[in-house]
Amino acid sequence: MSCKKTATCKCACSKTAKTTAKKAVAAKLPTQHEELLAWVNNFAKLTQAKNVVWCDGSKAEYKEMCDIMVKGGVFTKLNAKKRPGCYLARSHWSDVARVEDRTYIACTRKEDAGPNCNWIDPTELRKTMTAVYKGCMKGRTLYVIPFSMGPIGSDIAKIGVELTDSPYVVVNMHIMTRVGTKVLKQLGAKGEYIKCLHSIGSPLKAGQKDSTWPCAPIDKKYIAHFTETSEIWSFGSGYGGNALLGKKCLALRIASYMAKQEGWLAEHMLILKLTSPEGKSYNIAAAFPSACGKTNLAMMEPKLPGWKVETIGDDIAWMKIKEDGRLWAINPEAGFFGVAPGTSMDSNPNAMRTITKNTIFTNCALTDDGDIWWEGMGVPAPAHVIGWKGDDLTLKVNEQGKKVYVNAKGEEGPAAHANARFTAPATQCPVIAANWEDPAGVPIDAFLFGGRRPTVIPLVNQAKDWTHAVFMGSAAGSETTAANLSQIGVVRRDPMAMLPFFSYNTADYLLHWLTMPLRTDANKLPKVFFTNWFRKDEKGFMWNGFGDNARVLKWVCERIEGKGKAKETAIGFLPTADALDMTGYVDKNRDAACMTATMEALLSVDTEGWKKEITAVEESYAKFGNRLPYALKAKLAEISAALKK
Ligand code: O2Y
Ligand code: MN
Repeated sequence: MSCKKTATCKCACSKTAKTTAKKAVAAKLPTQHEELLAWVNNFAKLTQAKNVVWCDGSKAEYKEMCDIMVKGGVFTKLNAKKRPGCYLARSHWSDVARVEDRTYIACTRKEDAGPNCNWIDPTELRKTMTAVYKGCMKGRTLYVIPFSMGPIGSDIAKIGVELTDSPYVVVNMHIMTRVGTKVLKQLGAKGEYIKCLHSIGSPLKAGQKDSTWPCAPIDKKYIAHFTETSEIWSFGSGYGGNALLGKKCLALRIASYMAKQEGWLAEHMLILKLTSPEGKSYNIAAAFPSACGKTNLAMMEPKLPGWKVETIGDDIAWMKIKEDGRLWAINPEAGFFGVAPGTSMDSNPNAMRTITKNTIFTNCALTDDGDIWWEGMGVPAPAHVIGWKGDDLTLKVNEQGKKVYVNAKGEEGPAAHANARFTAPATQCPVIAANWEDPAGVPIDAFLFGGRRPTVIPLVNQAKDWTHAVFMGSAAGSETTAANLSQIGVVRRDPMAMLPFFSYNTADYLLHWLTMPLRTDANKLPKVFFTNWFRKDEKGFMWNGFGDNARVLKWVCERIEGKGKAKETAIGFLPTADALDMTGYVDKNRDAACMTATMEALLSVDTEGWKKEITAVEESYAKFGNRLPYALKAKLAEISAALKK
């Protein structure tokens, strides 16, 4: 970390990039990239930052930033015996998640953004946001974070530079991306990078005491993407996807726009490596909507003896067709920003092992012995904790006989926020694949799409061809579990699990997917499957999920090999009754007869349900009008006709 207060701040007021670069040499700034220096200086000038610090990405810098935050009350250092190198942060109660209605796509023509993007006029937005950025870093340090999404030097990786006034962002970016001088070196004096502006939007007056989570009110927050110029402008939030701009903003929204222009794919997909008892490995990428267990699947402990899952990524995949005609994928990230509540030794033992050290926890509860706790952690609730809002909470039994936390005012509430997070280095995952950072990536053998569908959708279904695969992805979604009763049972369509991350018209995005067989041999593309771990009946979930999902993955591998027993149906290839390896499968609520009936229901076509499903998909297509690729309409008609036979 180098504070270039005098040199850089003077440069901020200088006239030309050339002068800036000369000053860079004089001041030993870590880059001679004239355009980058000029951009940093202009932003420092606009925001009136107190000083500018170029992040070098070192361990010492990370430690120094953590110490500053501990001193300022932003971080609580956790018990070094229980959680060495770990910290807890508590956000402002209003700044706890991605803000979809304040997330914008700014491109010239509204119709290019389409029905799933929150379009805004780029000229207007530049004006509005320049005004809010003016003076927004008074009293604060501007950190320059050069970062690489993907292994440095990979032909699939991209470089970004985030300018931020949040030390919390700096340390999280250290974990989630590859940060620092090595990135500037790769960038050189003329390299291309994605410009990411971020401010928490809370300037400090002289002598004003800072809060532990400064941020702007909701109506002043902007998470903006200028797709045509590959820029991200974020203001007012310090949380997760709103502020760690490499993740959702760059690696999904900006990257998927670039991918369309350049002929590759940037997807909301985990990547796992599955190895059979015979030692044959398969790489599988899977797109599930948020909160469908992507991190759990990526780190799964298979319940089938001899099978092994290793993690390559848990959230995002960047994929390019290479010379061999296959689709190669990298995980652009370097860490996990996982949801804490519900993570336990039962649901995800490898995540629990990953977060034993060097992890930042946000909005979890603090125990009296300096450890963290959350609902669904699988350990007993402590009698007393400090909750995510910073209140003393005590465990009581309420009138319904349920154990709950209450604060000093007697108000009930969860100890950890439902979107509490852990930020942990991927290298700490005990099942991280040895080749997870291979700059070449890994060749993808299969895609899975999925969602949370309590009815109709079978456990697993293989697409008949590529158009069918895109159709399946376009129809993905989850049934809402909203507290609003009128909404329960409604499927929120989430094409390819990209709904919150589209940066251009979804119809054009689907067309982009449909063009993949034009770029390579269709049989070299991954085989595609739709999975549903969430079917329910009167007994509850019909499938155990978690480690038992390995049984489905085994069948997927068999299908890749051209083996695996399947029956052709109107909706795709379904496993025959004896196709899944069910050795040792136990559902304690179902006896043998019940299991047979359950598996029969999970692996058959509910024709009447599917007819309704097809109508619902057709309705979901209506918003794309004539822009919807004809191939998808034709596929829908084909399946509809087959269901009537
Ligand atoms: O709430 C946030 O800011 C994070 S959202 C997130 C984080 C990690 C992985 N996936 C997601 C998501 O919403 O898909
Ligand atoms: Mn995600």
